[in-house]
Amino acid sequence: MSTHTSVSPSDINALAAAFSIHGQCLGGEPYGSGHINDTFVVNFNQAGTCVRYILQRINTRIFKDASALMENISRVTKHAAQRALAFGDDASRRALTLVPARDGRSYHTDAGGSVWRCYLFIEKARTYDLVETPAHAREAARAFGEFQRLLTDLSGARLHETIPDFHNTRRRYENFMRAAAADTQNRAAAVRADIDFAMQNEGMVDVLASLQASGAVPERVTHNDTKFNNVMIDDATGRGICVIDLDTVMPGLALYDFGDMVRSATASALEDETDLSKVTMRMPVYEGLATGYLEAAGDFLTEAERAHLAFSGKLITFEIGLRFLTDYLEGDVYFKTKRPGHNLDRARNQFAMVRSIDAQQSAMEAAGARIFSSL
Ligand code: ADP
Ligand code: GN1
Ligand code: MG
Repeated sequence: MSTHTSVSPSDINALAAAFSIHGQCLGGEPYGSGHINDTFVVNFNQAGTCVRYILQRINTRIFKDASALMENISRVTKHAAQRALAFGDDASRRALTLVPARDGRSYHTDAGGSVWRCYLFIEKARTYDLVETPAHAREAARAFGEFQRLLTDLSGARLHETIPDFHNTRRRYENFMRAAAADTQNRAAAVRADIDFAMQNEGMVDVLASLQASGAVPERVTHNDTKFNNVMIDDATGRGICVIDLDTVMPGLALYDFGDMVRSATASALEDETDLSKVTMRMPVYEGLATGYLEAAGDFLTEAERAHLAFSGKLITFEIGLRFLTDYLEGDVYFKTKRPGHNLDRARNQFAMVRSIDAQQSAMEAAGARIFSSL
């Protein structure tokens, strides 16, 4: 199983000392429920007040060029902060703020070669693994939509592709087929029904790529990992205040972002719920999501993008399901897992969501069109 790699208290203190932070380090502990990076909250005594920071070890097995990734993040966070300031907002709560390393770089490489970065901790706000109300979804979608808008005028060179072919669903499908054929862990026979489901749905995988090739759907700069727990919701106002987890901000399609919002936000149960009777796409939450997203992004989306909002939810849910199943077949090497079969549970859960979205797709399309015309 791949889990949170342990880091000793003295390691935390030494790592924190590599960043330009005032005061006395009071130690730290693992934080959050992300599947990729190792995240810690670290406390500092600063002139008598406890101040928290986020310290993160970048998963360089997955993000092979940490320096390029951090260059993207530096550019995007600066741009977001400038925009927030221009609107008179508290930029340090509306955008992630990198704390530089003492050598002036945006990250620190430790003696073992691990790459670390540090952010100001955004206080009085939190992330949720499960959407509790349609208002939650509306706020998150608005925040991600505003984030896409913000990136429409990011100046300078094209951002680095931190993971090539990240949302190339055809490529994801081919990887899955290769893993099923190789069956290195002898797991394929027991998951035949799941493999069959994936193969029956192959027809979906080229739809967005074909729209892009035809010019109906443009490349944009997108977030690409718009899971609900990647947006911070303000405790007092309930507003989606800050988009986080910027490792995959790079060229992409707006529909990848909306699709992943549908996958993660409309689900009635957690991504690894094993009682599949509890896993459905919640229509009122979808309506909240489409409302928030179209309020923020409706005026720059093309007609083809708007027409494929519901479909993108089905596609991205299918794609992530394929990735979980692939990881299970390959021996759980990519996503962090907490129990044997965890990736298989996730894959089955995502496929249950695909079925639920499929059954409601026409109603979702009608709701999206109605919401757009009412704005
Ligand atoms: P992963 O790529 O592993 O998902 P994230 O960057 O999403 O890592 O961070 C994991 C969790 O840590 C988030 O879901 C959020 O709860 C918390 N977190 C990350 N950055 C901050 C921050 N700047 N302030 C407060 N909490 C944060
Ligand atoms: C990972 O980093 P996190 O936990 O927000 C993954 C996403 C998946 C998601 C599934 C870089 O997101 O692509 O959709 O898990 N991120 C990466 O929960 O692979
Ligand atoms: Mg995350």
